[in-house]
Amino acid sequence: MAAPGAQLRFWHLPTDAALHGHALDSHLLLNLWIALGLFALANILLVVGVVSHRRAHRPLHKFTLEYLPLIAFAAVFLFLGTRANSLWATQRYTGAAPDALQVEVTGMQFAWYFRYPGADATFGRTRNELVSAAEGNPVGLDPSDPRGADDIVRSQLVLPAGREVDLTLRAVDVIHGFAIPEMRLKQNAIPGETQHIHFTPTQPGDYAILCTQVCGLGHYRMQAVLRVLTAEQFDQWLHQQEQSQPREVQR
Ligand SMILES: [Cu+2]
Repeated sequence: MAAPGAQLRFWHLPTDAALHGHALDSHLLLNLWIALGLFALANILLVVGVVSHRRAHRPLHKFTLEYLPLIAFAAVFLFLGTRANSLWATQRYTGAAPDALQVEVTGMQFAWYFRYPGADATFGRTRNELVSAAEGNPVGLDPSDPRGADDIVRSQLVLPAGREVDLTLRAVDVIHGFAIPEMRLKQNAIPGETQHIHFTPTQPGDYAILCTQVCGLGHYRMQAVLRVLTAEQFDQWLHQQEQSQPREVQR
């Protein structure tokens, strides 16, 4: 198995650019090694069975032949499933650090929008009936809520490297699948619900944000870009956004 932090490139996985990525990649690799071992074992047993059946006078006991492998497989699958679940729960169900950067992600047919809470660190209220990308309000910000006045809405997700990010996912029409392969993230955005997912990008660069649910005819073009900057670059970027028109969606 590769050393911690190393890229498992030989499996042709996308670049691992998130802090939790290595643990998930290692678990995937462990799954593959176990599957390979079981495949080899099954073939060896098959050959041994064929040969020994010809020679043996005493057939194998039912427990050895049926229940023992069943118990062993059940134990292996239980271990792999539990471990995978606990790895995923770390990003999904355990809360983000209190100082994590808050960003809201809104999925709609067929675009992603990203909202930063602005200087007051609080998101303003949104209403679905106000959603109108044509009128410059793609996430449906309610103008009667003063907390939303400084909210920054963009069609590109910009994040700093090395800082935890708490994403709040929502959808305004149908279920969309928020996925960034390099960040080892995939989570559905569901209308009427908010889903939290948190992670820490580690490598500056541009990464594709995809939709992994077939959400309509334009599904294929529902993409956005995640731009990971250094902490200094991000502070600069955020400052610039706060200075510009808050409601204007820049591409
Ligand atoms: Cu979609």
